[in-house]
Amino acid sequence: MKRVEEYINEKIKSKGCIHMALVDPDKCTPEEARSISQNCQELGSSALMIGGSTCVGGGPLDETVKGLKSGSGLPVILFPGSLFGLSRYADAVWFMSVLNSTNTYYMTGAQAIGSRMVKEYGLEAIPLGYIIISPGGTAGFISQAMAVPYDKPEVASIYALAAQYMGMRFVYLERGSGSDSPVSPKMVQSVKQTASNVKLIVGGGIRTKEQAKELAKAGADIIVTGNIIEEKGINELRDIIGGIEEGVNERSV
Ligand code: 1GP
Repeated sequence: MKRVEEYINEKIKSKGCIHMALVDPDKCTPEEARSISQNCQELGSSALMIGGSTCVGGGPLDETVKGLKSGSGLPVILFPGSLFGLSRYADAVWFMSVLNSTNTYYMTGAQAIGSRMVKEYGLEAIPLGYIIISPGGTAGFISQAMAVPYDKPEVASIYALAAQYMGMRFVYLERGSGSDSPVSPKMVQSVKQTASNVKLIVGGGIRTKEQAKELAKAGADIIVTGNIIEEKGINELRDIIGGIEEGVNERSV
């Protein structure tokens, strides 16, 4: 196991549940990235993610990654929506497969094409099963997913268990960036019970302290927020991270 994954696992072990901030490279200048990075470290985020379904990539992505790197010592993990989402300046990449896509390109095709670039760039690849939960947002549309219905935790759970059996070490329940609400705590609980060996990431539509708290309490290992920084500013993160801590404290062991 390599450096970033080990760091993530240690953080989860010590904190119970951690926060990662997602930056959309198309909406963020390198200077803004630097200041987000600084603030996230101060507020207690554990890592920075960068990516988006429609990411332009190239020079602008590289510069934003460099901005993030210059602002703090937090690891920067690529969250690529396509091959354009790769940058040699990041520390690691979520090497993700959309498990419920209807198109093999998003399960193994893009991954095969991108694999050599990941190697060439020296990026640490962290295997991730990406599961789109309805409505799924842009990520669900672009990846041609057959989204898991919101009220079917048992369906999300079997996809997560399949990911575990295929050797993936992380699973991401994605409600879609900017979604009205996050996935349900019931779904998180069910996935954790069924696929207990994978680390569970939850993202999409998390905007309040209470939501973060309930998801952490239900057993999420990593909570990702993106839009909230653009919508409300960095200070909202204080609440989200506080909510995560409260949720962990209220877990029934
Ligand atoms: C998107 O899950 C992430 O992939 C974050 O979603 O922007 O709604 O926080 P938000």
